[in-house]
Amino acid sequence: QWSNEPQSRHPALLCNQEKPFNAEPPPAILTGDFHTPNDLFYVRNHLPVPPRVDPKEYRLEIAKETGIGEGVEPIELSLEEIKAFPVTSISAVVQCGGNRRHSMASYKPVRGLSWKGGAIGNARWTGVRLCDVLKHVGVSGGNYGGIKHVQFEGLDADAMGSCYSASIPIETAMDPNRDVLLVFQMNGEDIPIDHGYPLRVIVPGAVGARSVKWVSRIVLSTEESPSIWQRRDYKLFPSNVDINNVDYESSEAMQDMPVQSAICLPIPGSTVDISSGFVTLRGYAWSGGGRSISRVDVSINGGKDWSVAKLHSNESQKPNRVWAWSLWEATVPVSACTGQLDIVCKAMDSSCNTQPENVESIWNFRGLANNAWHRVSVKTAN
Ligand code: MTE
Ligand code: MO
Repeated sequence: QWSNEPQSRHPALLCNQEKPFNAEPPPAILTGDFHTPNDLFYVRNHLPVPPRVDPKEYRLEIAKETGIGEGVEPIELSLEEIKAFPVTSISAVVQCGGNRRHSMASYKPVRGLSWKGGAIGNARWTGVRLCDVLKHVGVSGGNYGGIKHVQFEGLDADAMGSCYSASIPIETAMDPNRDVLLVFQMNGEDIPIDHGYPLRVIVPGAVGARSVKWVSRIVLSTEESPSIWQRRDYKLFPSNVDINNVDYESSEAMQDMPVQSAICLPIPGSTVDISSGFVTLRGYAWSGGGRSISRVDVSINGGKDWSVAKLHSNESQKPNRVWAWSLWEATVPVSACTGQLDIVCKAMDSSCNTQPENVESIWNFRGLANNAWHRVSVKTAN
């Protein structure tokens, strides 16, 4: 069952769980590159890595529920046939719904892997548009022939044979401006095994769970994916709801993610040299749904005073299709007598959405979508 795991993984990855493999890079690494290196990109596997497929044998099956999608022909596509559609590249973030779960637990315990701030990465993804492929099989018309959801199934399966699966609304799939891709390259290389070789879905702006890796089957349906990852996990509830009283149907499956930012440097608990009279802070900011980051504010005294960080946009992004993150940097004056810095960051996106001050107001028992102000405390040395 575990015989298909990659032979080696980057030693700098901080392992959250060995089987299935879940690991994140130390946050400091994330600020180094606009495009997160493949071998340092966080890995979130719910199941064993599936047997490696021969790219020549690989087939993507597109199926539909009976009675819908008139004119749609179920089809099997080889990798070569997929690559014959117009190829495009976009820079996009993939962020796990559980990123920063660790600090949500500071209020009340949560269920799930204790991700710090590294369950996010930004890569250059190369592939073909899902909307082109779906149009090719005959999906069209105002109501898409009654198709409501596009389900993606991965090759990874549990001991009972049920595979990882998730879905997105047909409108998202068919909207060319949403840039949903079937991806075969990550940062200019064949997509690594851990990230979905030979083909994965990328749903920019959405929670990572929808970007199904090792995709082998697409089902056009009136229903969302029946998987637990669509119907149970990756849903948000108020703080009085827990595993014992949850009504999963009362909340929608997460799709687009909220505005997020985090401090990557300095490292929590470290001692920073302030002999220059300044301290330099670095981190990332990103928002879901294609919204851009309009501002990142930072504080070194716990939120009493704020300065505006400088955003690095290494690449121009199209309006309302801002899928990549903004790395930011701020050099803040600091007085010599300060013994400790309580660093805080918060971002605002192009819809004026802001991050909540505390986890209390957004706490949910699965610890999802934690985008509270990020705080890091350090000591100072002159
Ligand atoms: N796809 C498959 N087939 N199996 C999985 O376990 N995990 C999902 C998503 N796609 C998953 C998957 C989740 S929850 C996330 S956050 C992203 O993949 C992680 O992508 P990465 O491992 O490439 O960073
Ligand atoms: Mo995730």
